[in-house]
Parts: sequence; structure tokens; C-alpha cells
Amino acid sequence: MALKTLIIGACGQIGTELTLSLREKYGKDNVIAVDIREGNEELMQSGPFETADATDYKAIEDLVMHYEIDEIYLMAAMLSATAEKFPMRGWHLNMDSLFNVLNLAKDKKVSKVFWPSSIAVFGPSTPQDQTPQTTIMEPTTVYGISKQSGERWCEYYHKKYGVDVRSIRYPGLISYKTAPGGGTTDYAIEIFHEALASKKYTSFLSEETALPMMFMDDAIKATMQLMDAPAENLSIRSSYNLGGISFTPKQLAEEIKKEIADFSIDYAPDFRQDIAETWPSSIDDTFAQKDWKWKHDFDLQKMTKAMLRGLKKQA
Ligand code: AKB
Repeated sequence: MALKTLIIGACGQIGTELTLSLREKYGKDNVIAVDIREGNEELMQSGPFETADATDYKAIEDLVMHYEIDEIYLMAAMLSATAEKFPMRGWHLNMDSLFNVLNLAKDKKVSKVFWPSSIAVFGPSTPQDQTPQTTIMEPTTVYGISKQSGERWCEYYHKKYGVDVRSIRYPGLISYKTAPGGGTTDYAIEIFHEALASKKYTSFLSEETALPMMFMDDAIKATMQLMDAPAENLSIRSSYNLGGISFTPKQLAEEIKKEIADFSIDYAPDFRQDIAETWPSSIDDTFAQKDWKWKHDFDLQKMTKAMLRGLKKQA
């Protein structure tokens, strides 16, 4: 029988592309998209959709039983910048939704869970260059605290109850199909929209702020690779470091200028600069390489060309 998958938060930035890719792989009727609001046309027309709140255990359990779900991807979350504005709402959404899926797996209602962590688990006391898998982690944002706590709980549920939970610490993700919502790394997407619309962009991060980033195709590939890996190969049950590209707003602007010669950028750092300064500038992902053969495809140049091509096609 085909594997049945539930994607919670399916209409968000990662959820949309993950749902489309999983539907291609497993068949559209085997991948159930769930969100509190409807998604874009491509997503809505690609297969079954259900409305539910990720924090509502009963609603999620009903869907799991109704569709006889094997695996859950929990992609619903409040990101770093928004969670600083609504700390309690961020904590409640990020933690309650995680406990819901971990408890469904603990009670053997599903057999495997994917949950996204983030580079936000690191903090100002973490080594910033080539940040190792295991290191000092003292996050200073609500989002980072929720992700770090979530990682501890994932490992706990795995060790204590044998839950097969898998996770990645995503860097900033760059995509054109669905807009991100409320992240510190969002400038790296906005810049492309503005480059095409008005040929100029004001960055809310300063020119020399380097952050770990990744094109969405690589992030989806990593997620599917990790979920397909044999359980015995996985040495990390908190969350895997994942490396991709690392660049500053200035470096990204220079790359865009190669494609749009009269593009210009200026800088007006806001509160997101303070968040970015606490995060790594690049990531060491040796464990992902060793355990499930991770290797990224998109460098800065390839990603820039893919973004401009994708956005132009969509216009
Ligand atoms: C954010 O900026 O909050 C996210 C993340 C790095 O997890 N993109």
C-alpha cells in the first residue's frame, strides 16, 4: 500500500514546495495538505486539502485516522521576526504543534515525523564560522528558544519512546513560488522581487551581515533525502546542521547586478539586524554528509539565476 503523508502548514514557504514534490513522488491522493488558510492555486489544485489548526490535537488526530496517515511533516511555525512581536503566540504555536505530532507518533498513530529546526537555535556565544553540529547554544530570540527546546523534545521522544523523528536546522531559504512570512533572512527574497519591479532595494540587514542560506530546491532535496534515509544511519535525533551557501546582502546585490546592470541597493538596518548578528555566518554539516550523503547543488550564481528566471516566468 502507498505511503500516506500529512503536511501541516502546507501553504507556507516550505510546505507548498514540499507538498508539490511529495505529490510528484508518492501520487497526489497520498499527500494530504493541511493549513489554517488556503494556499496558492498550484498547491490547491494539486491534491487534497484540509483546513485545520496545527495546535488543535483533536483536529490533527481526526485527519490522521481518517486518511490512515503514516508520516507527518509539521511545517507550521511562527518565524523569528514575527515571534519577537508576539512572543507567547510564537511559543504556543511552535511548541503545541510539535507536542501534537510527537504524541501521535508516541501513541503509534503515525510511524515517522519530520519537524523543521533552524539556525536560530544558535546564539551570540556560538562560534559563527563553520558552526559545528554540537556547540554552545544560547539563542536570544523567542523563535530560537522554541526551536532549541523543540530539538531537546525530539531527542527525548526518540530516546524515551522510540519515536522516529527527523529534523533539519534550515538556513535562510530562498524561493519564488510562495512568499516567506516574518523571517530575518527574508531580505534575500524581497531583493529579487524589488530588483525586477523597481531595480532598487533597501536592505533591512547591513551590507556585511553574512548568513547561511539555501535555495529551496536544495532544502526540499535535503528533507526528502533525510526522510528516506535508513533509521540506523541517523546519529542525530535533535536536528541536523545543513550547509548551503553563505553570503552578505552586498555580495547578493553584486550577483544580481551581473544580471540586472542598473540594480542598486542601500541599507537601513532595523531590529532584524540584532537577530541576524546572533546567528552563524556559515554552517558545518559534516554529520548530514556522512549520515545521509548530503550535498547542495545551488551556489550563489546558480541560485540568483534560478530566482530571476522563476520570478520572471511567474509574472
Ligand atoms: C527566519 O529568518 O526566521 C527563518 C529561519 C532562519 O529559520 N528563515
